[in-house]
Amino acid sequence: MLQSHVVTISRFLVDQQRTHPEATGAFTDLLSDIALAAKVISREVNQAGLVDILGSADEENVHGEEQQKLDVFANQVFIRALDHTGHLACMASEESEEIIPIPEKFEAGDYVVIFDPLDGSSNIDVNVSIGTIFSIHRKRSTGPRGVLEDCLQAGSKQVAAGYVLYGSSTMLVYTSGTGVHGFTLDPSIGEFLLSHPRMQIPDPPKKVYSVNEAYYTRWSTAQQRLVTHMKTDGGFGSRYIGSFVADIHRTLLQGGLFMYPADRESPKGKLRLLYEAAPMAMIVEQAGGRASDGVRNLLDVVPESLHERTPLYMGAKPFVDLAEEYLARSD
Ligand code: AHM
Ligand code: MG
Repeated sequence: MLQSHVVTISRFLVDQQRTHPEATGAFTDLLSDIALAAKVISREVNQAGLVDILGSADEENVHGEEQQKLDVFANQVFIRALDHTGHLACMASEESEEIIPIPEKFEAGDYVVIFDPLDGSSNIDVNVSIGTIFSIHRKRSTGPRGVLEDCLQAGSKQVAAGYVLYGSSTMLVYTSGTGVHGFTLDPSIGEFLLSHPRMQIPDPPKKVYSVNEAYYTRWSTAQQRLVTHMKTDGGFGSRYIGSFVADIHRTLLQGGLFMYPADRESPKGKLRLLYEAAPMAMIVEQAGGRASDGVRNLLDVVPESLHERTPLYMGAKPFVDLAEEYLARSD
């Protein structure tokens, strides 16, 4: 039986909107459309394993193609859910080289959505959780439609950010600058229900570091010393899923330090500033944590290009501070 205190995401968004009398409803609409896209992607991700069984006999071929298709599918779902709403000036996606303009046949609006439609998609094959990440900015340029500079804004200018985790259940977690709120999809009624109001990284946080340690020999001496310290005198444990959304979700719920450092072969690390680092940095900060590129606060970094990468350290404050201290030592 439905309990009286159940709060759907739509209800939650409308309640939030009421606390901003000046709001036009555009932002509420935008998040509702993102939640709809998330449900469609969730349905496909859950069926991804089955498609191979029911699909063609050429398993190897179909396998590769299906995985590729799911990335492209998720990208299209996002674009189609948002392009006609009249709320967006333009979009940018990890899957697209250039910014995605709003087709002339649709009205343009004041917001910019930047997204990674399916992060960690190489994990689909092995049934490991994957995710969608999104970031919302306000348009800065003065022309009628969005341009590149509208996307190249520092993370501190985001008006909202969130992710969807396709895990043992599907969750949508977002912030619009007043705390972090998590919703779990109840597939039987097709609704995201408020399950994690006001998420905060626990204090004291769990002492866990999360990094791909196979790259140890490529790291700087400072990075090597940091990890060696954490697992010896520091008393840290280690967890690494290798799927960014899932690793950050665990870090939010339990505490810890997630790292994707620069290394000899990837001088700026692997993860992208606009699609992955900045939105997660806003969420982590709103949950009481910190996010750094090793030197600077990640939210202060102004992107120079759409697909630029950044080293990143995020999670519980004292652990990010510790990482910065180690990285600042030159001896
Ligand atoms: P993708 O954008 O190509 O999907 O790659 C991003 C993923 C992240 O989810 C994860 O944190 C990282 O790659 C793992 O990289 P690695 O295998 O080098 O540890
Ligand atoms: Mg990605």
